[in-house]
Amino acid sequence: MTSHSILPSYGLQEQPLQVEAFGSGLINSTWKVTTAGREYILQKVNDAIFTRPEKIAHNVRMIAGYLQQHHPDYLFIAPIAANDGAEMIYRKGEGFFRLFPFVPHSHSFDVVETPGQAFEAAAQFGRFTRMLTGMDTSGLEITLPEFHNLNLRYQQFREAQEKGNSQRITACRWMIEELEGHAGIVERFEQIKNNPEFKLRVTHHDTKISNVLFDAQGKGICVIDLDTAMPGYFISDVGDMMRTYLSPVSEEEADYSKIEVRDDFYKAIVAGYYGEMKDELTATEQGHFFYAGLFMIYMQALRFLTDYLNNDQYYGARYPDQNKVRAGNQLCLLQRLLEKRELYEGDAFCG
Ligand code: GN1
Ligand code: MG
Repeated sequence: MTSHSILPSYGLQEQPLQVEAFGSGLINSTWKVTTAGREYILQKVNDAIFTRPEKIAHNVRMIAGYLQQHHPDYLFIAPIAANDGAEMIYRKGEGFFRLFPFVPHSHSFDVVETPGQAFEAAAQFGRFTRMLTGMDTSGLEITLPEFHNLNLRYQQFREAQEKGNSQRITACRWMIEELEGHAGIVERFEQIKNNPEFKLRVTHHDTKISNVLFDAQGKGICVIDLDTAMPGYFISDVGDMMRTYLSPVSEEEADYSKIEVRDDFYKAIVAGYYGEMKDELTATEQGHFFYAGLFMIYMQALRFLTDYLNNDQYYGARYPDQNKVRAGNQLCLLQRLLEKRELYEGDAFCG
């Protein structure tokens, strides 16, 4: 097993040594490694997607340095150097490996269970960006170019309709049309990119709940997984929290009747993030919390459907129509959120 064979490169060979799969990401693989005395997190970075992992290492080093200097109390989990001093180990045909210390008594969740957890997570992502507002972001590498460029995702969706699997295109005609009907979300993003009221800040870009560490009392400790930390807009982070915390069921749920938008979770995300970022966000940005949810949910629906039309090249599929099911799920979530527009309209955070 590849995850085992890398461990001696970190000097880890004492027995007993236990390696178990950890978390549920679609792109990278993660394991928890337990030795007699210590625990670690081992991660394999997918080098088909992160083609320049050294850029991740550069960003992590830069962010770590800044935090150490300006916010030394923040718990930053830096990768453990291998025997030869490297932060990442490359194994041809497999990918890049990294090892992190496991923070004692910490835990993470795969699913948000309470508004309190949503609040804590949103506060942690907001805090992360806030602490780095003084950093010169021009030194950061772009680890995934155009990652959250909605316009590009829309173009890729259009392209897949021309070059993709024709049977799938025909079968998904209704979903394609529904998604095209929401293209106003893309136009709005184009305006945002041209609006100086929207600031580029250090943004995490992957704010699912499993990327937050909690302590034994259920308080957020810090955020993890900085692979996609790079300059971006706050709507990426707030939006992905809405996408993944609002509904009681995940993007994998095939029974769409279970998808709903929970008001108390919406409020918790806004309150948690705003509490940390209120002095940083411009008034225009503050009016775009609701849009943030639309933006990320719509982008993910496009990405899943694009991938389905392209024969699951990016996300893969454990059963034949998985990406179609995921796309339909996200489209349904988008509709559930849009139904809340009037309800949330009264608050200042509904753009
Ligand atoms: C991927 O691998 P994971 O689950 O952290 C994807 C995200 C998507 C997510 C959907 C690099 O993230 O953008 O939102 O799947 N990451 C990349 O589950 O494409
Ligand atoms: Mg990730």
